[in-house]
Amino acid sequence: MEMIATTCVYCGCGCGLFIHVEDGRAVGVSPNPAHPISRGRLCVKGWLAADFVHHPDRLRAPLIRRGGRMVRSSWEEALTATAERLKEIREEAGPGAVGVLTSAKGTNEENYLFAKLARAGLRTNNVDHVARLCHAPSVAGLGAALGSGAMTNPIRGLLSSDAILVTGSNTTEQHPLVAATILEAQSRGAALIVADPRRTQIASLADHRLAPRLGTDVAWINGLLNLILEGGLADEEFIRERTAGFDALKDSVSKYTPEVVEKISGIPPRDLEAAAAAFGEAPRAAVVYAMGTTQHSNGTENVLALANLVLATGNLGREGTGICPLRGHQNVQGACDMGALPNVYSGYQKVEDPAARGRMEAAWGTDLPPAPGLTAVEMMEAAKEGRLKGLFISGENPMMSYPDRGLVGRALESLEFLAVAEIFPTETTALADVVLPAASFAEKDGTFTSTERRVQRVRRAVPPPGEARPEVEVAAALLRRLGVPAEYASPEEVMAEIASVTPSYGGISYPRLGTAGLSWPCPDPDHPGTEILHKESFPIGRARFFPVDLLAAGSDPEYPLLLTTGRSLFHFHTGSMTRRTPLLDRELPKPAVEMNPEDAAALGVRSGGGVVVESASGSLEVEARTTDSVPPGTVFFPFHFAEAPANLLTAADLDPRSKIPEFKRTPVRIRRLEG
Ligand SMILES: Nc1nc2c(c(=O)[nH]1)N[C@H]1C(S)=C(S)[C@@H](COP(=O)(O)OP(=O)(O)OC[C@H]3O[C@@H](n4cnc5c(=O)[nH]c(N)nc54)[C@H](O)[C@@H]3O)O[C@H]1N2
Ligand SMILES: Nc1nc2c(c(=O)[nH]1)N[C@H]1C(S)=C(S)[C@@H](COP(=O)(O)OP(=O)(O)OC[C@H]3O[C@@H](n4cnc5c(=O)[nH]c(N)nc54)[C@H](O)[C@@H]3O)O[C@H]1N2
Ligand code: SF4
Ligand SMILES: [Mo]
Repeated sequence: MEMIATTCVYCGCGCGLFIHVEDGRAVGVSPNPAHPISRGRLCVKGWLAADFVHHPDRLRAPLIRRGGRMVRSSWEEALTATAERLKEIREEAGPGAVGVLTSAKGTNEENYLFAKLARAGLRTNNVDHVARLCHAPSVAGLGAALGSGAMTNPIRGLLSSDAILVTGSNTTEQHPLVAATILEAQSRGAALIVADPRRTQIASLADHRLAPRLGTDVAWINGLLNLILEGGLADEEFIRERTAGFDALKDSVSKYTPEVVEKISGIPPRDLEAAAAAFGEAPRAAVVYAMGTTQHSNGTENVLALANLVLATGNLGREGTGICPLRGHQNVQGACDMGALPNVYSGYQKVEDPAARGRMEAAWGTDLPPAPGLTAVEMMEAAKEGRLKGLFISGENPMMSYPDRGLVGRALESLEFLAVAEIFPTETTALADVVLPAASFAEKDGTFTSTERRVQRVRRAVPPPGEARPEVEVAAALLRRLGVPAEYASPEEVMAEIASVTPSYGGISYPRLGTAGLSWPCPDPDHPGTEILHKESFPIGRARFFPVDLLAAGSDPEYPLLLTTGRSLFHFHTGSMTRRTPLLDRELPKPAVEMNPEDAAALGVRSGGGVVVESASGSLEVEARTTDSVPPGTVFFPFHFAEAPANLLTAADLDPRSKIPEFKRTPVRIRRLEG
């Protein structure tokens, strides 16, 4: 048996594991004891990460739509059809009529080449991916406040924190190895503050638990900061030496007295006061947050409120401090770093900056479009209206994961041409004109960048099934067909190109990555990498305070309950991989909407009985499950299940600054299903 060292394909923790190989088949997984994050541990998904690899449903050959049916084709035919159709559409309707969605499941090398395909091949900046639905507010908010949207401190650094505020993160289920580190810090004496409307496992373990009403975070974070300032717990030296705009901030948070905060968020004043003391008095405090913070139509304001908190308390640039947006997919950090975003090239170099554009034009040998392109959800709207006509998707399942499935279905059906590269048939490949079978993480070489900016190796353990191919080869073949030279002997050569055009990855090369990888910024080949950002200065010089407000939370009498959507430990997103992993699927085999027993009783609903959930966007039938982990008035439903797709209910209401949709607070009504 061989053991191939690689990186987990599921979440952003970035655990190191071995795939065990016998006779060309992946037969198991074990944790890598030498790995800096996982240190010999994995969560249940990590242990089972290779189980989907040989599933009989894997796509094995390219498919082309002929007379309404998908028929097997050669790679030559499928690639030529894809390149020709996208080129024709661009020539007829202009470069704004085509777009590319890349995959946070793909490698850095693949994301870089798909972004290059959009920009150099199709001459459009219409390129984006699911980071838009995830941490776009972190990129916008932390970018404006600190000059960088990434996690500032390493996961292990939390072990030296004296207080950790976890908000909008179901950490034990969604980032299990980060949660293990947080709980280890707590056992060493750190105060753990958790803010979540639901009583998650980590909330139940907190020293201070805050249970705000959905969508009211700006109010309680401002209130927390107000108490800290009033208590004389601000870091005046840090504010004076390293920040700008404090006076306006101080003024604006003074409105958020504990009584005002209670009225908006429902948090009792004594709970807020205890949390403010714990955070404010800690010599080293850190903030950890995820989708409960970002996935709101005011997501960027939530992030700015948290940035104000760490800046005013001087909790940046030192071990044990920091602001940590937990990135979700195992390579969503990398997909952003690679410029799979409509406004930046790799390394966040702005497409609008003539100097940056000039450098990329020289490197890629072609003219590039100067204006930012459409974001992910904007592409759906453009497709529905007929402005976007051709789309290439690598490894996303928007029919299940994007907001307002009704809109997405109409959008994808309106396209003149849709190509999808996938490892499994999905609700999205079902609408494609061309389906390209992709190699999975176990079948290709490359790198993933974890939530702590750690660039790590992914290694081929087994051959791809049938004719499936690594997408570095697919993207390069499409680039060549669009007239852009793209001869790469291996993903390693793609990384060499990435390093040459991306200052923060300038010193990254495969031989340097070893078992532990390297954290960016790593500007040159002798640089040891950077674990803590903003030690001496911010990329924008001084960090900036941005006052943000939330003085009322709306309600809708027609839809009196609030639905919040999210995830579970055992399934990953739209279930393509975990629902094909029998041991995981057995743990959570079917969908159920979680409601408080009080709400259930008032509606005459029993646990296990059927209900109809309706929102302004759509409705679905599903089983109810009663639990007091959700508060009265709130219901929770994961989006893993094709038989009851949660995004039938959500709307494409976007945060104006980051264009993230509201996934966490949808007004709904529920009635008992008769019979
Ligand atoms: N097992 C598993 N792990 C995963 C994933 C998966 O699908 N399955 N997905 C990965 C990805 S891409 C991501 S982005 C992460 C997501 O990781 P998380 O963000 O931790 O997961 P979610 O379930 O989306 O939501 C987090 C929490 O936010 C809370 N919340 C909702 N609204 C509010 C609010 O207004 N305020 C506050 N304070 N909290 C609120 C919810 O109750 C929920 O407990 O997980 C990653 N890890
Ligand atoms: N209601 C609601 N909706 C949400 C969210 C929410 O909290 N609530 N969260 C949002 C967030 S944070 C995210 S990140 C998105 C996730 O949305 P998606 O990324 O669209 O969801 P996944 O199911 O992870 O889809 C990834 C696909 O990639 C395929 N795949 C795996 N490996 C490879 C590979 O190597 N190559 C290729 N080509 N394909 C591969 C898998 O089979 C899978 O179908 O969902 C968003 N949608
Ligand atoms: S914590 Fe995340 S990266 Fe680690 S094994 Fe689990 S899913 Fe994989
Ligand atoms: Mo995500």
